[in-house]
Amino acid sequence: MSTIIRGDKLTLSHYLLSHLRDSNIQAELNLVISDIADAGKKIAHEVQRSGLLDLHGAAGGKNIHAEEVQKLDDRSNEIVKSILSENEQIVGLASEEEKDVVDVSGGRTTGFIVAFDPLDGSSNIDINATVGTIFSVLPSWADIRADFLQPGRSQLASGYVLYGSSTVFVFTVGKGVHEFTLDPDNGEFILTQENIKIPETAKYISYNEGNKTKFRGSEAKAIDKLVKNGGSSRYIGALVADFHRTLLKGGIFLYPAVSSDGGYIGKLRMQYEVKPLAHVMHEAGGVALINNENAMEVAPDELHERVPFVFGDKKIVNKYQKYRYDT
Ligand code: AHM
Ligand code: MG
Repeated sequence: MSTIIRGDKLTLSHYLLSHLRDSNIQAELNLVISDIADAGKKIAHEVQRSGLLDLHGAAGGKNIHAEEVQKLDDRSNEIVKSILSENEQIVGLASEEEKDVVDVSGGRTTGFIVAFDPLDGSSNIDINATVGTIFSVLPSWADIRADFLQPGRSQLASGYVLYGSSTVFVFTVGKGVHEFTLDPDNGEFILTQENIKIPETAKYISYNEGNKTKFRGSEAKAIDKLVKNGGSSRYIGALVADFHRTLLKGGIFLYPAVSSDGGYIGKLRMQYEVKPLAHVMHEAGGVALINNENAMEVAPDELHERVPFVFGDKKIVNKYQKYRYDT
């Protein structure tokens, strides 16, 4: 049951103190989550002023995924990197915008490693539509690069900051999913929804219709059946925003593999998008799949791996899976 506490004005820092009380890494994790929230505040500030600060448009290069980097992608990446690299609990960073892992251990062998998509939904930047920062926190013992390849279930914390009509911070440490809204008057994240659960009645079907002819036949057919059985279509084109709507309003999001050069490939990034959002979805009582597997159980083979991704409430995802295999 979701509780809305607005009058109480419970700040993120106060909430974290009691929320992490039973954890043996309470203080350390608290500092990491607080730093991510601080980076989110700074990025929100830039996103809101991007048109004024000449931060719209391309930065003039391509990232490791051969995508055009936007100025605000670069800026957000620098903000997250500079704040997290100062945090003594963190030994390594991996970013969608960085070719390789950034070692910030300063010789320390154990600590946290953080994977992040500094600004998801780049194509939304110039049109003032919603974008967000996604993060995943893992433990590391010695080999930073290898430790990033742990499956979703090993995550200690994950979530996102969404820059929409309000800036919201949503996170889980494996004890439910909680939402905080940035109060622009005092710069504090205030608890607005605790223990969010995805609604059980499906409402929206979300996928890029332009790709449908490139999906596997069974997947295109299953989507057609879902649509035929009722449901409205929604697609923002920024995963973090499509995710937030699905979390709060229910339904299913699909980015199946699309055919390319004779094979089928996924688009979404395992490390920076799929693993953390699967964790949040799972904690909210929903399901997240990579192909046919529970996304929390799949370990990435490499840092920048891309995979097909489907998530939503249990009922509609099961229905989709059934339709895929019905003859
Ligand atoms: P980005 O992290 O570079 O913005 O790319 C990922 C984005 C997702 O946010 C979104 O779900 C997807 O790409 C949209 O892709 P498409 O334009 O193919 O529908
Ligand atoms: Mg992204």
